[in-house]
Amino acid sequence: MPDLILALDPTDREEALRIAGLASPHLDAIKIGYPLVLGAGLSIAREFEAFGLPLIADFKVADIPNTNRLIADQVFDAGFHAIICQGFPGSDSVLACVESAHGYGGECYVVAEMSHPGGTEFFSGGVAERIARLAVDCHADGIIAPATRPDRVRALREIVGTRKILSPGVGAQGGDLSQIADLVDGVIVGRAIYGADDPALAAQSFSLLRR
Ligand code: OMP
Repeated sequence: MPDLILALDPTDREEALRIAGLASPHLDAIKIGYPLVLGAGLSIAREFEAFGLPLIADFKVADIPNTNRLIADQVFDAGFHAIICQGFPGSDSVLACVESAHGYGGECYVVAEMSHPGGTEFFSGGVAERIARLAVDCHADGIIAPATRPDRVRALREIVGTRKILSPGVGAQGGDLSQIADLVDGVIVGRAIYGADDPALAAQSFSLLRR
């Protein structure tokens, strides 16, 4: 059964913490990124400690190795447990994130292929496969692959083996949990939970549907 990861993208601190409080009993991890951190500040990471869940930093880090390392160190110093980076800047840039993550006892995930319609414009023609291979070679903990394209997740699984696949796109982007649950280690769900009238009920429903 894959983990259920809430993509908590509201930009308001109180709203985000309220939703996290409601949904957290049904979750395995929470992912936050630019929307909430730019809205509420990086220090909000510490406020999630109350929920006792791993906190993933989705900054899709994509810079030169030195800058990647500086960003990743800030992320882990702030209290995150994992970081998401892009693979296209190359193996040295990814390695900087992986080394920082592992130095802090955390994890690093590399975006192999994105879930939105435009995600196939550049992550195509073997690019996603190359990035997935790069993630393995750099000892990343796993990849991000699209729940909106289960066939692509299957293809990328062939490359990453037992490394983890976290998969966004379920719900608001049209991905179907039942089509992806057996293929991945974690499903990332945002609006379908935090935008629901009853986020606790929505999270519980997704949690039960994973089986
Ligand atoms: P919803 O579309 O609202 O469920 O949110 C999906 C979450 O996953 C958002 O936080 C996105 O930024 C993130 N995401 C994708 O949707 N597609 C990707 O290819 C990669 C990510 C990600 O890295 O988490």
